[in-house]
Amino acid sequence: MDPHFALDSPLPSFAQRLAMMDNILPPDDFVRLVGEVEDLVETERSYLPAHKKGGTVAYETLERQAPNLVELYRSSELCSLVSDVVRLKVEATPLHDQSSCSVLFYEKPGDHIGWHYDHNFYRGRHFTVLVPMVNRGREPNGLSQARLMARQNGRDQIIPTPPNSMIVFEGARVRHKVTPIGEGERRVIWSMTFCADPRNSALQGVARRVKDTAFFGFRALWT
Ligand SMILES: O=C(O)CCC(=O)C(=O)O
Ligand SMILES: [Fe+2]
Repeated sequence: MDPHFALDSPLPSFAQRLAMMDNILPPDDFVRLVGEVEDLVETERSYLPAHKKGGTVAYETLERQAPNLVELYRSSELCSLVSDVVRLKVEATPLHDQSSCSVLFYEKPGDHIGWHYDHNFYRGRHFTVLVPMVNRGREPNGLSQARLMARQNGRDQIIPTPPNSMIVFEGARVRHKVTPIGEGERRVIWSMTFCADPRNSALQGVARRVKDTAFFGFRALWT
């Protein structure tokens, strides 16, 4: 598969450290990637029947089971697109960082993530890129009631997350949360990180591993 990101509108502003774009992949490529993600979630579920409160599929699993997703994460094309959006040359973060490329799924009523920043364990500025793969529910527009919200300067903003959109933000500087999903709804998010300088100090490395354990081992953010 050789998907191509296509911006169907001018490059959005990044003045507020947050940007959203629609229809980021050609529909056929997007459908194929969603298929890859759905198979993966099925596999994870059968191995981990205790997955009750939402969950994450880590980078290592993705490498084995969703190769197209990982290839796209590491593609120069995505890297240039994100660099253009944030007006800074960025690169994919290292393989051993579980946050680099992961899939988050919200599928039980109440699955949510509380207010948080995405910690930056690197020297350079650090950006989170989300591509909603599935977002289905009972809202009038067909989406789930789970909402990505960002708080800046005391103001809360709802960030729409329809499938095949892309949200780029500086997660270490923009506080954000996801409100609980409703009964019978489903939301699956492909989450990635990029960094202007992905070197880190030994101390930052330790801090990162602690964070990975919290998020992926015990799912501390899923309260
Ligand atoms: O599910 C979302 O919309 C946000 C997930 C999130 O906070 C993250 O990936 O850092
Ligand atoms: Fe986050």
